Amino acid sequence: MRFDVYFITDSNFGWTHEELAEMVLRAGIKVVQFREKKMSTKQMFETAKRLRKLTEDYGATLIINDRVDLALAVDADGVHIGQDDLPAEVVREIFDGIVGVSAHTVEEAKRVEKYADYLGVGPVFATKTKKDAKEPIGVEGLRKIVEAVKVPVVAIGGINRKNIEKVLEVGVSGVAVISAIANAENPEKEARMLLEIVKRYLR
Ligand code: TZP
Ligand code: MG
Repeated sequence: MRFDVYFITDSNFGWTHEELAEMVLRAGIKVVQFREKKMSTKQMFETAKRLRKLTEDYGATLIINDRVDLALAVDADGVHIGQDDLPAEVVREIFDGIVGVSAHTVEEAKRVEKYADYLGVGPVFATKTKKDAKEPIGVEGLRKIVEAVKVPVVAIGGINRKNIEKVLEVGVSGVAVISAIANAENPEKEARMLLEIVKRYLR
C-alpha cells in the first residue's frame, strides 16, 4: 500500500476541515485523515460525513482518527488509532477496513504490526501541531522502525518541503503532514509541491 502524501485535517490553522480537504484533493492528494480533538461527537459526525462525500468525489481514501465508531458511522475507508485508543486487535475485529496504528519505538511497532495495515511513525522532527507529542525520533529512529517491520510506514511530525527528502530516503511508504500544508500561504500549491517530490521518490 502506498500513501504518498497523507494529509491530516486540523481546524487550528484558519481553515475548516472541509476547506483543507478540498484544497489538498484538488492538488491530487489521495489520502485524507480527519483529526479533531475539540468538537462534540455530533459535530464530528456531521463534518466526517461531508469529508466522506468530498473524498468520494475525488476517488480518495478517508481515514478517521481515534474513533472507530465514527469511521463505521460514515463508512470511512480506515481508522487511525494511537496507543491510548481501543487496542489494535479489537479494532481489527470490529472494523473491516484500513487500520493504521501509531508507533514511537521499535518495540511498539513490532507489537502492533500484525494488526495494522500501516504504522504512523513519529514525530520524526519537532512539531508544534501536536501539543502532547513525544520526543522526536529523528531520521535514524525512523529508519530503525522501517527496518524492523514488514508493514508500510507513514512518517509523521514536523515534515515539510525542506526535510521531506531525508525522510523519503529511509524507505517509508508515505509522509503524513499537517502544518506544512495547513499553515502554508497557499495550501493547494504546497500540497502539489510535496506530492510532486514524493511521487518522484516513490516511483
Ligand atoms: N502525531 C505525531 S506528530 C503529529 C501527530 C498528529 C503532528 C503532525 O503535524 P505536523 O504539523 O505535520 O508536524
Ligand atoms: Mg489518536
